[in-house]
Amino acid sequence: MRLCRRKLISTQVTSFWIQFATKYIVRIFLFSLFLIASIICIIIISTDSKDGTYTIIIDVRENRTLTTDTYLSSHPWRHASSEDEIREKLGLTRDGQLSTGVLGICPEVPYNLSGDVKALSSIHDFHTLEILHAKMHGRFEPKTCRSRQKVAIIVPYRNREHHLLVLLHNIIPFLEKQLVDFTIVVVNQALPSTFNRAMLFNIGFLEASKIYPYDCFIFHDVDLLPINDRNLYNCGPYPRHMSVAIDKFCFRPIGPTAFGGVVSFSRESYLRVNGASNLYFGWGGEDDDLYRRVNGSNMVVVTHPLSVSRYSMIKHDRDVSNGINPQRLTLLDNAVARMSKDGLNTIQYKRRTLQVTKLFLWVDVEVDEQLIWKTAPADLTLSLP
Ligand code: UDH
Ligand code: MN
Repeated sequence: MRLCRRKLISTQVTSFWIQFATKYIVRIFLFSLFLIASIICIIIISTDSKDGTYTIIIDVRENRTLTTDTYLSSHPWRHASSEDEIREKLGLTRDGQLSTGVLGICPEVPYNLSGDVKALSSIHDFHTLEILHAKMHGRFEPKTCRSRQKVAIIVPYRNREHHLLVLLHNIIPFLEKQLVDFTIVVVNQALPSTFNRAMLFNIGFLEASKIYPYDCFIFHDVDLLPINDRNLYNCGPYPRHMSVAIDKFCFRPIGPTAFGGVVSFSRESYLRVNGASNLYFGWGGEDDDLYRRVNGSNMVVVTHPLSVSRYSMIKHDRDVSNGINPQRLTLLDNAVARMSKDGLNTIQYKRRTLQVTKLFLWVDVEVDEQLIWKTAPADLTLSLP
């Protein structure tokens, strides 16, 4: 009896497990599949394994002493402050290049490009950068051929020295490889006015144009590093949004009308939109305004494929003097109507310094926010600050 009962119990236990297994096996299998798929997704998003490239969001916050002022005040070229002297340092004349020679024109797409490249996160001081990038003489031009365009890279700037050092270290060899004839123009907005990114675009455009009538202007955030060398730093007939795929946003476009980060304009197209608006003080809206100006001038914004328009953004917090602009939406409402009376033709600023170093042209400006508002178009339906 006892034996029988034991056998019965053991048969019952076995059949319980068989029932359990058959009932839940499908669920367990599906759950495991889901778990594996999730893990794979997380790995793909965080490493972006495309072409084996491993990109990271670079963080360069560290306690270094700032050296921009020392670099600028001790630079051997500091006495070259007139436009003529600067032009000479850059190896330019008003309408061409000092060095003559009979070089053939560079290929439209250089032959040696490789696609994805790694962003370099190392920080070198300005003097080391001059040594590492010894071909820079305020400007760079390829030695083997004549570039099709002269390009000004305009960087709106305030107090981001570490970002500037990293950008320079990345972008100089990147553009050398692309055979770009380029000058980097850092436009520094002096304190205490609220930061005005778009106005610095206009100032960069105007000040660079006093030196030379550059063909192409690339407005470039200081914290964005290009990571695909097929993203050509040149200008076509239409303005181009160059930074569509940023690692911070998992390389996905942030919207169909996004126009921030890095954008390119030919001289003609920037003049056609009367530059950017001067009225956006603080963070946000100025890029959308510029997008509307482009559409309002019978042009379109073009983009290259996502696989090419790739950038890594240096990690940062919001800047104290660049809080969210509470007027951005009101301003956006009449962006196109305002275009002809707010921009390159109405800008007011005080240039404090214009200086060239081996690495960049430095334009230091003072912006009087009250004055800008006093002279803003009278029909603006804004409550002035
Ligand atoms: N910029 C400066 N100094 C400033 C403010 C802005 O140089 O004080 C320039 C710089 O070129 C920068 C660009 O303006 O890349 C755009 O400003 P941003 O980098 O602050 O704008 P972004 O949209 O940042 O990248 C939004 C705030 C992010 C907060 C993140 C909190 N985790
Ligand atoms: Mn940024």
